[in-house]
Amino acid sequence: SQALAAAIPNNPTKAGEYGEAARAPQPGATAQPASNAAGGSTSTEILDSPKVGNGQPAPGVNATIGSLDRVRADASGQVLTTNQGVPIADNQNSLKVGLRGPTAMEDFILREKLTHFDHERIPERVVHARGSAAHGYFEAYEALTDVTRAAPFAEAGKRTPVFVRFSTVAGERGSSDTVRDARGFAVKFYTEEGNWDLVGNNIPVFFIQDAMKFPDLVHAVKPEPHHGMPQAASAHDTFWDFVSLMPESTHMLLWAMSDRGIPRSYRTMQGFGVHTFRLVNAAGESVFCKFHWTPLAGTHSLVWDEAAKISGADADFHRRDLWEAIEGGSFPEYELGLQIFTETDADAFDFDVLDATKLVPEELVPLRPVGKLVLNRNPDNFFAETEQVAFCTAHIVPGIDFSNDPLLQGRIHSYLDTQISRLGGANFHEIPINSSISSVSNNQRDGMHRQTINRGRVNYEPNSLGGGCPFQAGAKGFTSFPQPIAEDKVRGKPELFADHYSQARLFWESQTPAEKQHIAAAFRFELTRVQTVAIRQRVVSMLANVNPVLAEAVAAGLGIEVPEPMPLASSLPIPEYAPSPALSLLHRPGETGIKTRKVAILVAPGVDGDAVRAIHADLLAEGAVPRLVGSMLGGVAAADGSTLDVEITLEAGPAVLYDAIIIPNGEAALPAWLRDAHVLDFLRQQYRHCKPILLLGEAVSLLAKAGVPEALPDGSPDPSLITAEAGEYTEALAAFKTALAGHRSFARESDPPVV
Ligand code: HDD
Repeated sequence: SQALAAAIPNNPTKAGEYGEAARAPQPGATAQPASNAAGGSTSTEILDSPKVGNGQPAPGVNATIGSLDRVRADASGQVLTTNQGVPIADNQNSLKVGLRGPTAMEDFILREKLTHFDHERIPERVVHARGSAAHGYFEAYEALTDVTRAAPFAEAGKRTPVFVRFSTVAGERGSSDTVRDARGFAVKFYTEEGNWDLVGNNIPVFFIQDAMKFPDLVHAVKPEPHHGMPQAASAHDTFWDFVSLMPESTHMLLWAMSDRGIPRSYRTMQGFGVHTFRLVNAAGESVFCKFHWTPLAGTHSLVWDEAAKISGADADFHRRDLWEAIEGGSFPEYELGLQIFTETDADAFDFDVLDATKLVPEELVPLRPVGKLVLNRNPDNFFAETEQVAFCTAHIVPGIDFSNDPLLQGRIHSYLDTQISRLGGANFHEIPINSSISSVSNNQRDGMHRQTINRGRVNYEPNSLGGGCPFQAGAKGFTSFPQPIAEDKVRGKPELFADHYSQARLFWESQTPAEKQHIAAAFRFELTRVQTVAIRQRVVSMLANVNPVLAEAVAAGLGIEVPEPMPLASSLPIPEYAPSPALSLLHRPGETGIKTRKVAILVAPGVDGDAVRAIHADLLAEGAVPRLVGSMLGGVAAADGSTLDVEITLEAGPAVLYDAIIIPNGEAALPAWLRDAHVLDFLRQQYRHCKPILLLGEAVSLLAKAGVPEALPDGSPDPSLITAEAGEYTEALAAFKTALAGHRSFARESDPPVV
């Protein structure tokens, strides 16, 4: 603003870079605000900092964004400049000696531009390279001060800003979203006592028990080193070779081969902290804790054939889904549930809570709902925020502590370490998305890209010249839980870690028949891609320890006999579990009904315009996302003479991108549809992927042409395949919406598929 610019004599053009006038420098002051954004300022400066708050944005306001305002830039109305702020007159032509002559070495504008461009890329994450993120907040339902002094749980209704990044694990940065893989679910809480990162996955267990094996696991799953294939896929020899020699991976393999490995959306998957953590209260008392995020939209997945086709139709399927939901105001929400248990409880369990290949069944320790996560704002800049965010399991705050889980212990080192090469040095905490909203004061200094201008001559402690500052926080500061340990220093594992199959069996037995079938089919697919017969056999011999039906189904798919079960590593009694319904995806249909579900409404010349408009409006009113899909873009003349605008074509928006399809009545439209393979494929795929279908009037005749059966394989009526007379669709539309809210009808499936 001009008034603001006039008020700042020393650097008027800088004002344009500040998000809010209030945060711009005051007249006569230095243009750089006294922010602690980059860390290391003194305590008096901190009081002036725009980043200081009680961690509680006003309702509807996202404090994470507020803290980033200092660095958010907007070029509207600004002149083009070099990085030194020199206005650029000509951004089209390099400086040449004569119009047809060589470029002059002195062209600092060209050289700066090319140099910056040449260095635009940073190394991608060694795992979880492909991800998408959003800002939001965590709101506590109640004070949890009985068990933890951690700031986000201090009082009911308290909001803590968060930044959450979801990711695939194995694929490179540009790989597809819908590959079979675990998904990362990493949450950075910006608390007033520092940043707490809960770096979890959508699967509550892990492949390995000890961080010592992590590089081996990742080498095995990444593209094979001699030819760099396959991308973002575990379906190859080196992965299955490794895991089949590591029977501790069996439990996680079952999860990864289940539909959890192909979520419908980041909004419809759970998240888990995986390890046992500690909570510590103000009195220094500690309990163990497992963290669970549960999406309010329910847990929903893709089916494999669909996931594979989406990779071609829209490789950004999950990124787009998250972005569009937030832009559209349907903020993804997840409830945080804690499983809290004491060390004495843990000693009585028949598994070891330090073993990351084991979960704590909810029947044993129920979930205590403690708050919700709301993602309400997309990042402004993918690189600055999503790419540069650095999650570290070492980032914990007073009230949270580690357990001795040997996988977690290794992670505490690895994350901080990896950021140093990925983000170019030890000052990555100064990158705005990583910087704490609480004050940062210490005697760490210098290093590559240091932003903070630490004042004064004192950079050591103890000191008298700086009045002893910054001083130790004492009891207010982070104190490690003083767990008594008196043991020999050894390399080894506790005996209970050697039970590799009981919980894999628990998982299998907790699945519905359709989910079991999907798991067996996924093993079959992956192992079919494996070329070494001995590896296939070894995997089946592991599965023989889980369940004979599973081993038999996979072996039959591979054309082999079920081999002898792999010898057990444990001689302890085998724990037995009752099935746990919570482990089935179908256990959580969700509370959001048809909101954000994408529905294709087919249109063609001669279609029933009234029905299309009415159904479109009805779905929209309930928060669904209806789209008019046609053969070509442009207007379509409906039977009543009105014009309907095609939003996307069958070619650009194929079936796999929609949750359901509606084909309205249209006597005149029908001949074109019957001739159009796009339409018939659309219908077939919607059927095959178990999605709701609503056909009105003559459209029903498309079923026979597409080869889609009207009844389920057992002859009973298909509740997700709904037909109605033209003009009398009210009941049918209601049934369609019920089916849409229910997501899929697996009763349609057969192996091989009939359509
Ligand atoms: Fe990890 C990234 C989750 C085991 C080492 N991990 C990373 C991310 C997530 C997880 C979500 C992406 C964070 C982001 O979005 O930037 N990792 C897990 C979970 C594990 C796990 C849930 C098991 C319970 N990880 C694990 C082990 C090690 C690592 C055992 C090493 C000893 N993980 C890393 C890493 C990464 C990483 C190499 C790569 C990029 C990064 O850290 O920032 O340090």
